[in-house]
Amino acid sequence: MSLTTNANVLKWVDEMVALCKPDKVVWIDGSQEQLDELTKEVTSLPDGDPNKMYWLNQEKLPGCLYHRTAENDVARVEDRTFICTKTKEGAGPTNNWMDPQEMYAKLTPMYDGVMKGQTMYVIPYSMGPVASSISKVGVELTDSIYVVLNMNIMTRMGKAAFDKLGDSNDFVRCLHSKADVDPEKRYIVQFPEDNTIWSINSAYGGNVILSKKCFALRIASFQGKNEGWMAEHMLILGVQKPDGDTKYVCAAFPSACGKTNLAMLIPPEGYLKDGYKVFTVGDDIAWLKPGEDGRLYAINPENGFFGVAPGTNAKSNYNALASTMKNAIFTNVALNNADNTVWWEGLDKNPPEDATEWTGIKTNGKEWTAEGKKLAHPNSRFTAPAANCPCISPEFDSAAGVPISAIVFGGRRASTTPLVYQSFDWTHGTYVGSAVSSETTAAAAGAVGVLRHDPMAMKPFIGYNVGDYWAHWLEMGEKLGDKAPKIFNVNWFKKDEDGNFLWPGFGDNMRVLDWIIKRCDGTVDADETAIGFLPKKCDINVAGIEDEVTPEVMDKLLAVDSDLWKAEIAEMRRYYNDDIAAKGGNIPAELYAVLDKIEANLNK
Ligand code: GTP
Ligand code: SPV
Ligand code: MN
Repeated sequence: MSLTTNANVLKWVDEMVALCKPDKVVWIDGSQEQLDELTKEVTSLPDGDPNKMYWLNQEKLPGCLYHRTAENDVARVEDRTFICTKTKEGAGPTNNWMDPQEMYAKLTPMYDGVMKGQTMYVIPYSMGPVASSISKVGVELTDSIYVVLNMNIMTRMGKAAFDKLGDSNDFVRCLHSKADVDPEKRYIVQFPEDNTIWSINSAYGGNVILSKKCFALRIASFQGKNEGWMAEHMLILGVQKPDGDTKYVCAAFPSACGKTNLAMLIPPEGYLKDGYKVFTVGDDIAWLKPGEDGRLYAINPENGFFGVAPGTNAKSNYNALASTMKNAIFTNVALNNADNTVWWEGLDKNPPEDATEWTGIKTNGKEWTAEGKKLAHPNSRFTAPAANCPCISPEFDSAAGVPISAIVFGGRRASTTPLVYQSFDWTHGTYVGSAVSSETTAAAAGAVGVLRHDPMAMKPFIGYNVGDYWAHWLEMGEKLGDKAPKIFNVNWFKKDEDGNFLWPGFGDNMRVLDWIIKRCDGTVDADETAIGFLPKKCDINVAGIEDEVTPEVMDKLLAVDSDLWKAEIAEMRRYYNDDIAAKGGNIPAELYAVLDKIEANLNK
């Protein structure tokens, strides 16, 4: 039974059913009964079925499920991800492009009859609180119960989304089939001009939870440019100060570079004693729109966290771990067979003796077989309801969103980039965002630890031409005027000569947030340098970590090495010229002007 009378939805679903030819179509209403039924079905599949999900220990992890994906299907696949706009310039130099008609023609035969003998699930969902005017509706068609159960955690899923949509045609059409999970035929394709996403031959995370990177970033960034708002790869957090005032901050770091951790941080002892509190609004994606008062407001379009498991423990991120203790889904972590619970590198120092590796092989106390000798895949993930998070913001469901005081960029940089600096103004801040580069991680297929440009942490997610995207940033700044958030850059990953991190990170990042917020409040001074405003050494509070962060360490953390920065600027000029402008990216003149100015500053 269809859950809507929306003619646009019904027509499109009919067409996709005619194409995919499922035996059965099930409309997902979001009810617990239906979810229970699907869970029963997917956990009853025979062992060895690639679609099977497993119940975990229901006393220790109530409502929690476990799933393994194919070994060739464990991360986003950027080389198989396309932006199909009418012109190649529309997609720009940071995206793979193919003509939409050509791509439809290529993929249509692959979807033809792909769901024979299977069920198609029709998933209506709202990105953002149903009542928010910033929110948008999507509908995902999929042959995967794993996707349905993930979408239930990650979005506001069910009939309410259709009620929000009414008769409108403004919904994103998402089609997913796991097909044969054949990596050679895997395609993750966005058609921004058609509000359409087609994904095939994957069953993993960002490739199939189409609400997330495909819609909420690639399609939404394109919508935002046309409609006057922004979709960004940003966490959103609130810092409540002892006087009760809460300041909201957004931060964009590339995949697996610390967004979830920062969003849920527990402040150091001294801050807790003084009455500081941190609240999580979002850990991965922010939709930002000017409010009636002229300030920039943010909502988290998601309803849960699809977080990196390895490294998550009670000390590094207590709140994330607590979020996974009920009604969560674990993907590609290891199993502790002794009590049917989960384990990953960095959870604790005691890997279970009797474990199942993420690949499904039982160790039986023998040597592990998985590549890199890891029990859990480095990009293994938990899917956890936001409502489970002990520090979830009281504003999480706010229709208006939260007003943003600061935007923070960052990445993994072993050298050059100081712990924190503030841009001179919004235009310079946009330049700083365009200059984000970071060592690659396991979140995407390919080599790990290679420095690459990742502008605004959005390189894999900008749904149109990066030059136009930067121009849109500048336009937004102009519109916001003196109410625009201040823009900063941070680096938690600077290393000493021996390759050790100089900064303790995690909860101690509060000390940097503190400086950022004081800069927004205008209550702390800064040193003007060639690259931006840097903290005076005494203004980063190190009470309690003086042994680790000595004045000498702080000098290193805040150093602006002129030679390294001259090389950085030269590389940026090469990047702008060769990688962007020469390949069809129209770089705003204002950004070149910033480049010239910083270069001149360094040569002074
Ligand atoms: P996506 O979900 O892929 O977008 O990633 P994310 O940006 O949310 O990254 P996450 O917070 O999950 O962190 C990924 C990895 O970075 C984990 O292994 C953390 O241990 C590590 N990490 C996070 N914060 C810090 C920090 O402050 N210092 C150091 N050294 N490592 C950190
Ligand atoms: C990321 O890679 O930035 C993620 C995980 O947040 S995924 O949803 O797979 O994109
Ligand atoms: Mn992400």
